[in-house]
Amino acid sequence: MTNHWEDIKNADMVLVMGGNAAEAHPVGFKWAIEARNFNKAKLVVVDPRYTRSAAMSDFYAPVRAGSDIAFLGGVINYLLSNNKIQTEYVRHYTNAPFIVGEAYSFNEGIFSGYDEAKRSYDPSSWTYEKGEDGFAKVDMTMEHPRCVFQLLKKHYASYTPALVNKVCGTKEADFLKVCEYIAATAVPERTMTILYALGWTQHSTGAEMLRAGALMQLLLGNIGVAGGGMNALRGHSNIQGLTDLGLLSTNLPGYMSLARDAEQDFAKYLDVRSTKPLRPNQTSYWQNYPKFFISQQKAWWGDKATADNNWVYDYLPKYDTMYDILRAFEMMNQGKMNGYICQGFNPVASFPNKKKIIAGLSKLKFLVTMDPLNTETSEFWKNHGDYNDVKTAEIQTTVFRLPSTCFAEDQGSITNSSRWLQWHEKAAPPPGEARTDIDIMAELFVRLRAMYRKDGGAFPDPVVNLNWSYKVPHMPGADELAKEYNGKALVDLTDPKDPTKVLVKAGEQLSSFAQLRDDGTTASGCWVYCGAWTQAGNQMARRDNSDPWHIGQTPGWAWAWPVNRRILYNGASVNPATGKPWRADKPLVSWNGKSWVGSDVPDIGLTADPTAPDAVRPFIMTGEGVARLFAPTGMAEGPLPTHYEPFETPFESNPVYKDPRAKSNPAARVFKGDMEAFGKPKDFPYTATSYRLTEHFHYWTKHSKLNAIIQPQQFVEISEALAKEKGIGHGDWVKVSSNRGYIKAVAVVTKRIPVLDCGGQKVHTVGLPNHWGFVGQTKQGYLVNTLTPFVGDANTQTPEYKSFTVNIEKA
Ligand SMILES: Nc1nc2c(c(=O)[nH]1)N[C@H]1C(S)=C(S)[C@@H](COP(=O)(O)OP(=O)(O)OC[C@H]3O[C@@H](n4cnc5c(=O)[nH]c(N)nc54)[C@H](O)[C@@H]3O)O[C@H]1N2
Ligand SMILES: Nc1nc2c(c(=O)[nH]1)N[C@H]1C(S)=C(S)[C@@H](COP(=O)(O)OP(=O)(O)OC[C@H]3O[C@@H](n4cnc5c(=O)[nH]c(N)nc54)[C@H](O)[C@@H]3O)O[C@H]1N2
Ligand SMILES: [Mo]
Repeated sequence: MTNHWEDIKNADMVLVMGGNAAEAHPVGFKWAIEARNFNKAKLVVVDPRYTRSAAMSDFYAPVRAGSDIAFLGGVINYLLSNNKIQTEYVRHYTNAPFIVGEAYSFNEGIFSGYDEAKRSYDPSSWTYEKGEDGFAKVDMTMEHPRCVFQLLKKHYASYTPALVNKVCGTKEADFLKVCEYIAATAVPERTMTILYALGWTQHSTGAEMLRAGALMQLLLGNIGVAGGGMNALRGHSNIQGLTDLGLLSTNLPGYMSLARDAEQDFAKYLDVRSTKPLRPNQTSYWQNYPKFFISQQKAWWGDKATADNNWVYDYLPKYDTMYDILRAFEMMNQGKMNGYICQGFNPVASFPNKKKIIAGLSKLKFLVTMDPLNTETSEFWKNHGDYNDVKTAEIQTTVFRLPSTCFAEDQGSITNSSRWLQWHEKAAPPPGEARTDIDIMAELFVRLRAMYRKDGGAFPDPVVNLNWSYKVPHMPGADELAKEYNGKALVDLTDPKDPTKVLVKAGEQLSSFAQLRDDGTTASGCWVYCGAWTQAGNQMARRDNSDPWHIGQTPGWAWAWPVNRRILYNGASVNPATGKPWRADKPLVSWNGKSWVGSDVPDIGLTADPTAPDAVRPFIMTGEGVARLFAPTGMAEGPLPTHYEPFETPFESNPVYKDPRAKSNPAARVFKGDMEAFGKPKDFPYTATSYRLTEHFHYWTKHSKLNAIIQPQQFVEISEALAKEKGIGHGDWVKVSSNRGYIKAVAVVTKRIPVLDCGGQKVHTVGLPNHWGFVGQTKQGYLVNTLTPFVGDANTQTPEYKSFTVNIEKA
């Protein structure tokens, strides 16, 4: 979230699109209700289904699964053509005035730089034109034909209400009504928040859907303000912590990145990541990358990391490609991966194309599961009849099951969607032989290190030299780990301006990442978490809920990264002409002529004058200093969100663009053989989407009798019209099939699934709640992921669970 849960109550308009907060985030959703009840906010829901969120809304509009970029592109076109934007915000806080180079082009769905054979882009033509001063050129009138503002207008001009109807199936009148609700927040006094989750991320164009939402919010001046923002409602309780700590194959903690194979040169590795400012005076905070990286190496390898050995840069692996989960299973299938450790992960249930997942696991030498429960994954080798028809005798995989604990049986911190690190205590001892995840990992490490010490091996150094100075090596405390990721001074840190003045004594905890240094004198395991456990103690355990500004900013509750900032980009909440808040009733920060004051920690220096020429702008992680409407780098499929069809679609072609290469995301990775595994509309004519129910949490609560009683078995939701067409009655057994397999389930015939009229083509949606399987207390059944396709978002590789095609018939 750019903002935080409680801040939702400040919104004048809540758009729930690409998520179903009432169902999947029922506790947090209370803030949307508070906005409605106490702030007279409007609540608008756009979803292929009439959801529990929709039931609470002022207005609901249906949309075809996978078509949100067309919808949002339509809103963007509406805002631009009706001048419903916050112009001064756009001018000063976004890259709208930046001029893009002449080589950039876009034609019928394909951007310049496309290589069809490699299914990828060379983004070099998407860059800004540079001036003689080396900075990007801007036209503050935003009239230059190649400035981002004009390119944006051109890009979305074809996204008319008629086109939205044709692509999304939303009636023009409904679409225009949503536009009006949204456009009402273009004034500085009104803000909109967007609450989204998987309805946007789980598509082959997921990351661009989010960008389209963010782009719309920026045009409206709704980013960096109270009651605004792009708010990703995260999934598992600590999934925000997972990404913060870099637990993805190509990441390091704090959103740093591992080196590629080609980056053997340490200086170059640092240089490329130390992004220089693209405009005068801008912060471009990644310029501090060496401080973060070297402090991390000191935390991990202590005295072994020295300037002479490039801070043991060579200890880190370099990557040739991203080893995301889809790739891991592809490699198992190809026999290129021998072992797999599943810690709190049940891929047989949760990953797409179950048949391929099982085939992959069956080729492993060993599989380790670390889980408090028995799962479909730990039992993949067992025949469960039609639900899992494997030939056990042919599977050679050895499965090790390590029983672990649940969060309540351990102490530690959980980072929520608001970026708050909240400390919790242990409430109960683990049952039976279960051990905490930390203990299991530590014990594995200690034993592996002993083996490396004894036997050597190809490259034992990173393992045997790892800094492991915990009191009990096979049982590190959560507090010890937390202090380590915060970081400490390794020598007395003195003031660079006055070397006699000691700022932090050797051995003391640091209080902010601003104290990190690139000379090996500081250690910090995760720079964005620096400040969580300071010399003053555990900041995550703070429980002061006072709200001095009466807008839900509670700076004394827990600790938010970065630097306890509650709302990101809050510097954009002021009018750049005056430095005073756009809206006086909900002030975040304000410029008093000399410094910043207010309810939040400003993004920019305390004394940086926002009204000065070339003022420092609050989007400090970009070289531009402002937000990117147009992304010159970073996106696989192009600088502007563009409608592509899901890989499985009821349409024969892209209804927006003529180039056949642009039917589906031209830069999405498709493994060999998988293109053929996508279904064709003639065989699988219906759009399917999968989702959650409040009554279950994924695949764990099916082990609990109470949950099993309230939602005992797999069902499938279809419209009354489709039921009639197919002769299916409420409560009948149906068979739902895709090109990868089938499931059988009970039909729920409901008015809550609308039939869409996409410019004359009728589109039916089949709704698949996703919580059951063949292990647990619920009725034994099939896994929904028997049906889903093995393709992901082009940037993140998040699977396309939310839009694929199926057939349905009475079983
Ligand atoms: N009770 C409960 N709560 C949970 C979970 C759980 O299992 N049970 N899981 C947690 C996890 S891990 C996560 S990630 C979150 C997920 O939270 P959500 O993303 O809110 O949950 P979903 O139900 O998967 O999907 C949300 C909605 O997206 C809609 N949708 C599908 N396709 C599209 C589309 O193309 N466009 C639009 N606009 N909408 C679409 C679906 O109809 C559905 O209503 O929930 C968390 N909360
Ligand atoms: N079709 C379809 N598929 C989906 C989705 C969808 O919307 N549609 N959503 C996707 C999403 S967003 C997600 S997050 C995934 C979830 O997929 P998974 O993470 O694979 O599934 P879960 O059942 O949430 O959790 C896996 C295991 O974690 C264990 N666990 C709980 N606490 C702990 C702990 O403290 N330590 C350890 N070691 N284990 C623990 C649980 O017992 C459980 O067996 O599913 C994805 N799959
Ligand atoms: Mo999730």
